[in-house]
Amino acid sequence: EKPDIETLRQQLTTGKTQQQYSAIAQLGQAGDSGLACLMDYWREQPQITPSPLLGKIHQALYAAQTPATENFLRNYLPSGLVPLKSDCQVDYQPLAQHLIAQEFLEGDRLSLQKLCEAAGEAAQNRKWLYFSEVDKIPVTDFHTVNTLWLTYSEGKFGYSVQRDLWLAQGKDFSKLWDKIGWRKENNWTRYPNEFIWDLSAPKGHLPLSNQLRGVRTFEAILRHPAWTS
Ligand code: UYC
Repeated sequence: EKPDIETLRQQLTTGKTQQQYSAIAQLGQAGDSGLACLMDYWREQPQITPSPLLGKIHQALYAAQTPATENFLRNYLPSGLVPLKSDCQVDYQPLAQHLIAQEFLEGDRLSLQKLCEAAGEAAQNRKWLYFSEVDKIPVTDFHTVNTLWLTYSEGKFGYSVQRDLWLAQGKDFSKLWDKIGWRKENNWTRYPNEFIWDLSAPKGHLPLSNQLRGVRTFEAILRHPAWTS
């Protein structure tokens, strides 16, 4: 039996975080009255700043594709929820689009591509990041990419999430691989089919960093000043 809209509204306004996410998902599937409830909740916010909760509502309204939600998104989110700041003229709009649409595989590929762009011409042409180029990526740009991942993943994905897990494992990469599902029983997870491209993945599973050329690039990402400033 489905809970009614009023119950879900209550759950959204007073529930714990996981219950709020669940209420948003159900309201998004509950037709026009459920969507209206999500749009009311949005309008009642004293201020709009990027958060996984508002990101989840943004995704639900985006997925609904009704005239009312499309109109709402045009009026209230003409330039999205996350400010797409860059200190090196990188356009993060296509990345934002994929993550809003919950297209995590495409978003993942684009994240690596955008980091290469931000790191300069050599990385952009090579199409992968050399470890010594990571510190060329501005703090602002790392913040933008990371905030996009956090906002559109219930706070589950992002470099800062991977960093917290890495610190919690005493900076032991071997333990981290198992924790974030990049290795299982001593076997590397194979790209792309063995990775999990939705929110059923373990915390910190995305975005990926190819380890083919060693751990140094990923380590440089986790040690970037972005996560301590
Ligand atoms: N791949 O195995 N990876 C690729 C991962 C490794 C390999 C891309 C992650 C191990 C090859 C991404 C893991 C390994 C290619 C990732 C992983 C390996 C490739 C696309 C778990 C062999 C094809 C972006 C640690 C033992 C290269 C990119 C090509 C691609 C990510 C092999 C995002 C997290 C050590 C052969 N792997 N990668 O950078 O040219 O190419 O198509 O990490």
